[in-house]
Amino acid sequence: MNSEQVRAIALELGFGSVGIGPSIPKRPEAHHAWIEAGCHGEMAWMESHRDVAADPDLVLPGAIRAICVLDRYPGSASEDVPPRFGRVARYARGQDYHVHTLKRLQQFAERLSSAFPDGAFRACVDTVPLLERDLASGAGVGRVGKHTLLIEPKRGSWAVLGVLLTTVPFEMDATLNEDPCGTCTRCIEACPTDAIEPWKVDARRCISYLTLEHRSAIPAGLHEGLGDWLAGCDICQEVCPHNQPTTARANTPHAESLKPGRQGFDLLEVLGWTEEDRRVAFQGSALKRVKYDALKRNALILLTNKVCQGDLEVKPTLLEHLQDIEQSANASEVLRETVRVCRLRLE
Ligand code: B12
Ligand code: SF4
Ligand code: SF4
Repeated sequence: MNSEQVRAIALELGFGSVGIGPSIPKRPEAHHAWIEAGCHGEMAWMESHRDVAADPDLVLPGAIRAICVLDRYPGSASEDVPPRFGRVARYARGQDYHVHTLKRLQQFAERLSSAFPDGAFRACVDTVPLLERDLASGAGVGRVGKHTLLIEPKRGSWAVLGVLLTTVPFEMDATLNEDPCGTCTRCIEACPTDAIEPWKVDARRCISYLTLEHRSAIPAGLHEGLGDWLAGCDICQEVCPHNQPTTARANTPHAESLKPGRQGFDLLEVLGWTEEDRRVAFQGSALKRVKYDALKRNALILLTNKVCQGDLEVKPTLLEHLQDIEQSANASEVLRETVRVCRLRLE
């Protein structure tokens, strides 16, 4: 079996693209510096597993190649949003890629294993702290933009990635000329929380991190920037010229599992949810990692944003929710602190 046959299997399994590159990342030092600067915020696993990022041998002894795949999902430059609505980032509108992309990657590994019984394979989709974008660019799948996302030629960045490490020395694909951005700075200017420097995103300021990963209260100065993003954020991708509508993108096939379900949720409904409602709504979705208090925290901030933007009709209901939390003996510190900041903003 040659590299062409490997590629054919990946496409047959439904991946949008595939490339083969070295298993060693090109820029481990950029990752190291990012962690040293504390940009990972509360994602402690990134710090404790940082050696793995630089050395995939720790994930699969003898790893020599990274077979990199991507699953595309639908994206757009803008969209209409109902009033009092909290948006979900597009990658999370379908089924959980940690489950579905990984499952197909494991099938890929099984197919290759039977052709190369002496080779070892390990499928990773966010399951191991590898530098997936770095490896995918090394495998010629795309190029990393200033917003740090991998951009596929002619297709853009609306895709999730997966990596199959292997000990089999497959022939490698050529990498692409590195810089897809030139003088463009659109994502840096559009980011509402100033999280982006060229090729560096400070997670502590990124709405995606704040709404999905950060468990504590969100710093007051970043509340307004969340806008209407309940979980995740797509702004840097919406504005990127590589994602603007073209015929190629209009005809781009998307991974079946990532076809969108819900664009987001009504914020007043979310504030009324029980833990069981949250569980049911997020079942099978990558959103299940957003815990109950974090979700309520996000919804309170977004509704406060709506009021500050002039939606005064919702203010009395929001104030009732704030009061309920203040008067509840069980309310967490995160919610109490969120209520405190929301009240100050509403005065
Ligand atoms: C932690 C993490 C986050 C954090 C931090 C993001 C970040 N930019 O680092 C937070 C929670 C903020 C986040 C947000 C999002 N994430 Co995320 N995230 C990850 C995760 C688990 C690790 C990334 C990491 O190691 N970051 C640390 C930094 C240092 O790594 P890096 O940015 O990859 O760094 C490299 C480049 O910057 C490059 N570099 C540095 N300098 C230079 C200079 C030049 C010239 C060049 C070319 C390159 C370059 O080299 C660095 C080291 O290799 C990966 C999965 C994985 N294991 O890789 C998913 C991953 C990156 N996320 C993904 C997605 C989809 C998102 C969101 C779009 C989700 C959303 N809509 O809300 C946003 C996008 C925000 C953004 N602009 O990055 C996808 C990206 C797909 C793609 N097309 O690139 C990944 C790969 C998950 C997956 N399996 O698909 N994410
Ligand atoms: S995802 Fe949103 S907050 Fe994060 S870097 Fe992109 S535009 Fe900024
Ligand atoms: S918006 Fe411009 S600077 Fe940002 S990633 Fe896209 S091309 Fe690069």
